Amino acid sequence: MSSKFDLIIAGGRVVTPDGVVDSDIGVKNGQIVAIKPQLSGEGPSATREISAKGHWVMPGGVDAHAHIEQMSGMGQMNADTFETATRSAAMGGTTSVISFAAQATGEPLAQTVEQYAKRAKRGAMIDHAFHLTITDVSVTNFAEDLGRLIRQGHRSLKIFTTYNIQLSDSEILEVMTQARKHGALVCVHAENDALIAHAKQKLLDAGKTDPKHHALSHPRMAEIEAIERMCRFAEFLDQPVMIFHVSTLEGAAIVGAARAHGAPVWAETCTHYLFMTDAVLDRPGLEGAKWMCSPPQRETKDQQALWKALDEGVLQLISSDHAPYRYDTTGKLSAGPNAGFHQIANGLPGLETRLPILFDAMVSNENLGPEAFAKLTATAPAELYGLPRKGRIEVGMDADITIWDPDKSQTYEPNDLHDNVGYNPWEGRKIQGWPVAVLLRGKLLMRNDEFFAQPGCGQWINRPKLATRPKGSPASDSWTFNE
Ligand code: DUC
Ligand code: ZN
Ligand code: ZN
Repeated sequence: MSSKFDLIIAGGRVVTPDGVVDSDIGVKNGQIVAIKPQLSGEGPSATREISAKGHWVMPGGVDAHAHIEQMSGMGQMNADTFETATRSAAMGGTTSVISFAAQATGEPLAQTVEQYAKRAKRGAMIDHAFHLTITDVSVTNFAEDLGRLIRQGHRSLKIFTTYNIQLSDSEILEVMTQARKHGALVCVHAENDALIAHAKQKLLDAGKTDPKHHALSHPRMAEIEAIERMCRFAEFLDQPVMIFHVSTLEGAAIVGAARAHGAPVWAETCTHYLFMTDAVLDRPGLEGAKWMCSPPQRETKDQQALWKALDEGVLQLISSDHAPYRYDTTGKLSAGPNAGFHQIANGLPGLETRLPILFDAMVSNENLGPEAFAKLTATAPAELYGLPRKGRIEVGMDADITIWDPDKSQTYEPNDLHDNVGYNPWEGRKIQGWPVAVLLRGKLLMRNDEFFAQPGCGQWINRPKLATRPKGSPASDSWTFNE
């Protein structure tokens, strides 16, 4: 007689969308089939049992913004393959990731997606989906390909307003119109390109080329202007938009105001904006390059505003924006030891550290608490991006589960991550609370820092529908003539 469950996770403190319960979890065929105390006492036992006594049982992390095996805006391949990035993610408690299928100039979109899907299929060890990054709308069959790909389950697009791969305002409006027609969320890297170019040129003319000057080259006004414009475009077309990596208090306030008057706008921030300021860039030589990202880290007042915005629901999720480059000639130092900030690849690794850093702050140090932690790092991203069966501990959902030991502490070391980056930007930080078991569809990926998965065991996540839908306002409908 076969067991009722393949696995029981016994005796943990379980964070569900309906609250925290002390309970067992029964898993069968990769899904959660029961959440009840004392399951192991019920009839034929499970094939396997994992004790979670004294531990938090949380949904596996959903990281909705990570760059994996991808070319940067400056034409540089990042350091991680799907294998190394997803190994790193899993070691830090993340079980689903949305990375990018980034269109090269002139490349038909179908070809872009095919290439990235092939890479992910070969290496990914957690479940995954793609944002389609659109950089060239002039390719043949653009609208047809885009519509078909969206309907095939790629329900989010990514566009830039800067970075040498930006679309013009009219192209952005056209992409948003297509997204509305076929049902996709449009994610935006929102910084004003002209303001960045202006600031950058002034800095270069003055010989200010250090990593710390990178922060000045991305003035906060660049973010403010572009977020405001994208919120207005979203409102005008009634097209759902996700503002990526909000870094400023003004940016968060603009999103809040847009949402308050009904614009279909959602927004994320990232771990490094919550815990770092631009002081991280100010180090001897080029060392600060390890922390360079766009938008840059800001000020303490911004961190406070971002936490408040998360607490109030103005920002709905926290992503890593994992963008891995080694601190050597293959990455950050590819333009040599005297490179200016404008020649250094942007981005820092974050897939593995996002959850432990947030667990330490939110659960161990009681800032917003365990339910907010689960919501901001798993439930909300799964919901907003339409990942079915992900992000929550509930009967019928995939058994993607991370078990946290609140008593285990660890201090990050210079090179202790499982990606291919070679440095840890959080070196020296003490973390209270640590992931001790990570399950993907009921299978152990990691237990007590030992990794078990095989390349290719992660699955692509089809996204047939989104929670982030147009509101259907008649005024906006009149702009979509061919629906
Ligand atoms: N900024 C991004 O927008 N993406 C990747 C890296 C970075 O710093
Ligand atoms: Zn970006
Ligand atoms: Zn990014």
